[in-house]
Formats: sequence, C-alpha cells, structure tokens
Amino acid sequence: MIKRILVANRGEIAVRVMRSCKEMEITSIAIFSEADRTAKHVLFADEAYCIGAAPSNESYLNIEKIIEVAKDCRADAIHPGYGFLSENAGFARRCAQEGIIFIGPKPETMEAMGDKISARIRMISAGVPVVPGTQENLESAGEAIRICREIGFPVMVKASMGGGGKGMRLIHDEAEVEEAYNTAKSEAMSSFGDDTVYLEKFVEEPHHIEFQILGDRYGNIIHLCERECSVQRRHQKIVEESPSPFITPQLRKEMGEKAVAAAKAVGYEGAGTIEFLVDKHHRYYFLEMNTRLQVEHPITEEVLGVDLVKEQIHIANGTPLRLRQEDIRQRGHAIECRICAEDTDFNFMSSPGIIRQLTEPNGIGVRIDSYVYEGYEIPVYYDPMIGKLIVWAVNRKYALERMRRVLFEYKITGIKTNIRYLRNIMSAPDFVNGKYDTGFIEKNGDALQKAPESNETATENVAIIAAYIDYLMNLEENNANSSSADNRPISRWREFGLHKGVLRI
Ligand code: MV4
Repeated sequence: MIKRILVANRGEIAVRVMRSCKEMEITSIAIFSEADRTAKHVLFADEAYCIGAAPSNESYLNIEKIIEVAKDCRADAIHPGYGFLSENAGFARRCAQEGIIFIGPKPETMEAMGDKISARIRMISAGVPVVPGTQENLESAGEAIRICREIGFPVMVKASMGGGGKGMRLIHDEAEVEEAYNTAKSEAMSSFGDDTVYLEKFVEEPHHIEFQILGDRYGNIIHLCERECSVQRRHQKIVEESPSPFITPQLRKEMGEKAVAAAKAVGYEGAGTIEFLVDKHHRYYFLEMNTRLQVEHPITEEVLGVDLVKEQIHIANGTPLRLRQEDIRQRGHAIECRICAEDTDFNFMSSPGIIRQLTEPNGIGVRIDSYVYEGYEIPVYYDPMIGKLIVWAVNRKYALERMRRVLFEYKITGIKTNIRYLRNIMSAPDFVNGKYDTGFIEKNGDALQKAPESNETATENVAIIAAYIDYLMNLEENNANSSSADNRPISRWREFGLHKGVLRI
C-alpha cells in the first residue's frame, strides 16, 4: 500500500495532488526549486526538499536528483502531475528500476502514444477512426506532393514526435508543399531531435473534444465522458466545459466506446485522455492520447463526482477499478477558466510579479484550484497559470451565470491577469449559445479585448472614491495615534461590496 507520495511538480497541481493524499492519509512530500522556497505546495506538504536551482532543467526536470530524493525520503510512489516529467517514459523507467511506483501508465504505453505515427497505426488496428493521411515517414518533398494530391488539399504536415501544435504546418495548395515540408521537418528536428513527419487531411473548423479514461492493472477500462476544449489560443486552452454543448447522447456513447477501444489497444493503466477532432458533420477522428492527468480534469470530477487523483492512486496500488461504466452518469454542468498572470493587451505576454491583494471567489458551486497568496511573488521561470476557477451548476445556463459572478468576485492586484478577457468570453454570444469551435478566439479576437462594460466602470469609480475616503480615514487615525503613516493598512478598494455602484456614507 502506498503510504508516502513524492509529488514531482509545483503550483496548483502539486497542491491538488496533496489534497487527495491528505484525505487518504498518505504522507505528501514536496520537492522545490530555489525559486519556490515560499511556494504554496511547499507549505502544504508534510515534508519538503530543495532539489536545485530555479530553471526547470536544474530542478523539476532533473530526473536523477528527484530519484535520489525519493530514495532518501523513502517515498513509495511519485506523482508527476502534468507537464515537467509527466510524459517522460525514461523517468517512469527509472522509478521502476528503483522500486518506486510511478503514478501513471507503463513506459511502453507512454512511448507508443508519444510517437504519433505509431499511435495512428495502433488506432487503425483497434478500429478507432483517425484523420485520413499517412503512416510512414515522408521521405521527400516530391513524395509529399504526390500524397497531397491523393488526399486532396488542404493538408497538414505534422511531426511524429510533436503534439500540442508544435512542428505542424497547414498546406493550402501544391505551391506550398515544399516549403511546408522543409520547415516542418527542421522545426521537428530542433524541437524533438527527430525529423519524422507525416501527412493528414486538414479537418476544417474542428471541435477539440477529449474523453477521460481510467484503466486498471487487470485490463478493465472505462471512459468518464467528454470535455469540450475548443476555446484555445495558440494551442493553449483557456476555457473548458463538460458536457460539450456540441455533442449528442448518441455521439457521446459512440466516441466513448472508441476512446475505450483506443486505451485497450495500448493496455492503458491509470488516468488518460483521448483527444478527438470533430467536424461540423459530427465526424470524429482520433488526434492524440495524453498519458497524464490534465489541467482541465476538475470539470470531469465536478460532473461525475469522482476524485481522479484518488482513482490514480488506487490504480497504482493495484486495486481493481472502483467504478463500472454503468455507474458513470453526467450530472449538471461544469466550466473551468484558467487564470493566468498575463497582459491580454500586450500580446498575452506573461506578467509575473508580487500579488498585492487577493480575494478569491467563494459560495455555492465554486471550486478554486490555485496556489497563490497575498505577498507571493510569481516566479518568472515557470508557467504563468496561477489557478483555475471551476463552477458547477445544474445546467449550462446556470453554470455560465455562476462563472460570470465568480469572475466578478475575483479580485487580484499587483500583477496583470486575463480575468477581464475571461469575462468577455463568458458574455460572447457564440460562447453563450454554445456555438463555437476551435476558431472561436480568432473569430472573436477584438470583442474579447474590450474594456469592461460602462456600469462596471461606474462601480469601479465608486470603489475608488470609497478607497479615497478609507485612505483619508486611516491617515487621520494614524496621525491621531502618532504612528507612522507607512503602517496604515493597504486600502482594499477593489473589495468594497458595491455591486450596484451605490455608496452610503
Ligand atoms: C489538426 C487540425 C485540423 N486537421 N489536424 C492543433 C494542435 C494539435 N494537437 C493538432 N492540432 C490540429 N490538428 C488536422 N488533420 C487542427 C488542429 C488545430 C487545433 C486542434 C485542436 C484545438 C485547437 C486547434 C487550433 C488550431 C488547429
């Protein structure tokens, strides 16, 4: 039985994993870089060990150092979270060599799915639809032209070791083939050290819909329905929801069965995700498989009432699946917004810095998976995502209303965030009507940048006046006490409860 888990990650996901550990009475062990001494995951853990300098390569990606710490502190298992070493087959192998349980699938599964050509071959044998295209390395631009003619334009050339949009080029016509082939190949080589590329027919205006799956050591595999992830910007997801407003119960059943077949084809153990592209005619195609827990896993947890981290730990313990497919029933609707320290007016550049004031939302149907606190300095070295807002309600309409309320309640100063942008998404007609695909952000670009509604500005103006009064009052009080004005509490003007813009003095 797993009694001690080393969490080989940082930020909100490290905290998320430790929460489940606590409920299971498992000791959680944090590792941290020199930039993370004061990070929440360190404070949250039962034990914590510094593993190196701030850059990820010297800390969260340092396999040998992590293994050494895991041995020294007698960890039974390692949870890799997402990103960093979560999909590194070499790391999973090193864990096994040292008798440490890697909480995730077998290394061979990670390798088979990490290579997109190999994944396509396996999916075809398993009867899972893939995008029409090729299953071998493209040997030359000439060969590419010939095959493109067969498939029919537009076509995409993709790196076999790619994923998430890297090493990928769209080809509209014959004139573009040679250049696209060459750039995709060289980008693949510099990004992945492997220049194997293949072709796929371009699926127009697709939805990105993924299915959560769970598999145990005994070959039992179930799916936990879908997440709609089409709101993306430059291959970064921003908003996810479940159920998908686009798919029907019939399509859900069919795609769910294909997702299970896909996982069975690689003997999947643990929690994983099957990504599909779905076109406007409801034709769906396997895109890739993610062999880890994903950022957006909470929406599945909210709709199904399942703790996916707990299930991962039980599976790693060798417990047979505790859920049957018949037990899986979606209830209500969940939406997740990713809160990022970034400047949406300045090309979404990341905006690290010190968090001065923070008021997180609360109340019915609200979940916050975050890791920041007042006074915390967001390091420049890692991902700018500071947390996730997740709401649940009985249906999509109420979930949307709730998310608007929650985004209104969230107050953060000291850094720039994408909260205003998220509010605009929650009011964009295409999103409100559930009529959007992966082109949503591009299509609505300018409207999503817009400044707050005028009544919101009015509210802020009243709040500023309130803050000024607060400031004067504090000043007076401090003078009366003849203490230094520097000791006066910071004015919390953003938090004045002036939702209607009325101030009573
Ligand atoms: C595609 C595609 C259309 N046709 N493949 C982007 C990320 C990587 N996971 C695969 N991607 C795409 N592959 C074919 N054959 C369109 C995309 C794509 C996309 C996919 C999912 C979510 C957002 C996207 C945004 C642009 C392009």
